[in-house]
Amino acid sequence: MQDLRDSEATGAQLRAIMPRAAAVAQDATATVTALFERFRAAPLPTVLEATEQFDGVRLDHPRVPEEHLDEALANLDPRVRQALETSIDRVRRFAEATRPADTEVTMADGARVANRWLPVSRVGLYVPGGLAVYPSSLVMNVVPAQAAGVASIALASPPQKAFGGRPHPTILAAAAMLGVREVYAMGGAQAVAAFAWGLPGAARADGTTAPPLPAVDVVTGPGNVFVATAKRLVRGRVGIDSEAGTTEIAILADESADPGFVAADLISQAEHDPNAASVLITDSPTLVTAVRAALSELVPATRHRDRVATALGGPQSGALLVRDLDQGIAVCDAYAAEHLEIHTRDAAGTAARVRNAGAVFIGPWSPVSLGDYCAGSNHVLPTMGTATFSSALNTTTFLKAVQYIDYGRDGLAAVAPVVRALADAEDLPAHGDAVDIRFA
Ligand code: HSO
Ligand code: ZN
Repeated sequence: MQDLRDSEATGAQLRAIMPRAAAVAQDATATVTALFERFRAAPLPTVLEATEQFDGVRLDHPRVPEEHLDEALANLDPRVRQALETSIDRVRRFAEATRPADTEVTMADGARVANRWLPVSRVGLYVPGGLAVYPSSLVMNVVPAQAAGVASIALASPPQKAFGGRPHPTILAAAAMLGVREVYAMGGAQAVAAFAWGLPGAARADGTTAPPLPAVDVVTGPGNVFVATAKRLVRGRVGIDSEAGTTEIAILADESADPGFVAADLISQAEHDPNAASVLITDSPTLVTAVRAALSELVPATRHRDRVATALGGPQSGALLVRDLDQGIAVCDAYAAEHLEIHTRDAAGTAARVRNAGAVFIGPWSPVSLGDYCAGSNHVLPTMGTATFSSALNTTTFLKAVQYIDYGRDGLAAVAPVVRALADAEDLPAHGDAVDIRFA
């Protein structure tokens, strides 16, 4: 426990003394750059070789035949299917409602400027494989893209040896539920390269033909250090979402909090990864003791107890004791958690005062795991303090704004002297001439 009650630290000083994991564990830039060079020279062979090397699977082309999607959906556990339907429905309702509206402003008579949000044409969404199977993350990426109006959506997920070299069947089934038919069994940096530059088609061993993969405009989705590095390196050529790192939960609580709820929620995110961060911020030493007691009961009983214990015991996790709620809020703002839960007497009032968090979960009945699956909000959120300047994945991740300038003769005439004056001031007289010639 860190006692901040007598600390005068604010802002950046506070940030520096808070628990947080060391930034980058591994620099994958050299490895990914080399793979990209090989890819540029021979795209398809490079993807197939990397797939064999890293996933232990030999393919003739990564495109998953569509009948495998339908088959996976037909075999999906009905309980999971129903749950996915609820999740999709809620995430879609919220995503559609938060799509920004177009704007038009009349500056003067015959002088209009408009802003229109248009979807990018094509996106590539990455869904990690391996130990983690996250159909929920597929929902969180696909649905906002659909709500934005993106016409062409491609999915990539690593092939699984245990499933005949296809992505995990739940991933395939979720894609089918969402109407996404273009799915590729590929992972790692090679998947990001294929999205960024495209991939040719190929004849398959069974006599059919796999069509080419056209390059996309935006790549999103979480992944390991190679995927994250690959996304960073193709940024500029394509758009990417923010780098979502290892999950974090901060809980701001006073003595009214239920220690069992608090402990369960700290454990829920620690379950993701031994590097996950679980932080309790409170003005109540009694609560710290009670949460500790609850943890020592719940941790040994939870399925992923080793991972959870490592995460809770790591330097990125712990309890912070503050003198009052005001200091607690300052600490939350400095930390800028991916997920912030508020368990205080006036939770909504406290929540309204926090400025930095990826998502804020208000009161004892809004746990993070609700948001992970079916609150309606998105679970792809900024980590590592980047919530100070970036946002949850949302429709604008897949939208771009085009501005329209629509002036008539009178509208232009009224500001012709403004153009003239500024053009002369910048010594760009042809700019002024382009306006004046119309009235000469
Ligand atoms: N809490 C994770 C998302 C997730 N949880 C997926 C369960 N499945 C990062 O926000
Ligand atoms: Zn989670």
